[in-house]
Amino acid sequence: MGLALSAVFGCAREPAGDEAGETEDTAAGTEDGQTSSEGETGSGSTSESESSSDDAGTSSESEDTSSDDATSGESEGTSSETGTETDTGSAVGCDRPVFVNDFDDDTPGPYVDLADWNDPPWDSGVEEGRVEIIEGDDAFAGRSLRIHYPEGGVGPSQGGAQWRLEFDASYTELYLAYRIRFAPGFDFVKGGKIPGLVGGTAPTGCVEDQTGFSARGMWRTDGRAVQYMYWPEKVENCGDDYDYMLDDTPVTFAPGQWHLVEHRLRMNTPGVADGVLQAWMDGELVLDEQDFLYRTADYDYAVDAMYFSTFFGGSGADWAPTTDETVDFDDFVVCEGPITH
Ligand SMILES: [Ca+2]
Ligand SMILES: [Ca+2]
Repeated sequence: MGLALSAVFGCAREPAGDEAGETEDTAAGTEDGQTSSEGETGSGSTSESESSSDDAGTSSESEDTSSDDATSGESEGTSSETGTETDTGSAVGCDRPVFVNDFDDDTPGPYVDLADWNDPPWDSGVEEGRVEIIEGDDAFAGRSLRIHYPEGGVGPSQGGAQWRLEFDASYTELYLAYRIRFAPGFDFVKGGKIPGLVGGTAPTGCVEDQTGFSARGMWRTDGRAVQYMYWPEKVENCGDDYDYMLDDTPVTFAPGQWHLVEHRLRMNTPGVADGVLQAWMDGELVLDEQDFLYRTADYDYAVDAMYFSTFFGGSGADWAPTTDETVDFDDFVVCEGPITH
């Protein structure tokens, strides 16, 4: 539905205005280690549940006060994506795009074009060589993004990658879609993070924080797909799982196969549980919550950013990849309307 992506690239990049106001994340290298230990030992109450101790990523550090990272130059630098027309065979489209990235203008090899993501103030994984552009048969179309997770590497400091895409405004309702393919033979172990939308203080990392939300995805054991939520009334210290289900059956990622995921968040009336949290996998509705509470009565934050966040963990060696693994991504679309359905 909607327009082909190639038709919307022209307005996809605008300088971020940084009105979001949430705490700025610091160097990603600090995101994992310290909070992973908190995740293991700080949750205390629910020691038997892996989901209670699994979040190694955090955005709670806020000493980086250089809030206006949105330099004007970087967005112009990405204008070459305008006119890219290699998104063939896709079922994605967007009438009101906020952001798109199909990687087709990128050079195969180590990824260098983080500026495409509104020039994030920090990242992890790029300089470490864990982010790569691939092409040819490996790519979905044109070129795609490949993330590396070295054997034994838990959390975003040891594997995967993280950065934040700050939007140029705060959105009451927003959709996010992307393609994802786990490598053939991928061993999911206990789980890992995949990107999602965030707002307010964007809590992660097993924190108690009633002034924001984060809505990443996760893979769990055997590739089970879930929405992984931090929200003001979360039950688990380290975030709540909302299982993707289709016909009463858990939805899973199949290694070696491209999947198309889409998230929809619509903010609740502050203090009223009337928010929407939905997800689609390969065009099928797999999560449909109509009474979600993203914000309490005293707050009016909304959807401020996308958190590109992917790593094994959790924390602890039992989350570690059993061999060198990769996950491929393509066709990121953030839109004010539906994208894949
Ligand atoms: Ca592509
Ligand atoms: Ca690019």
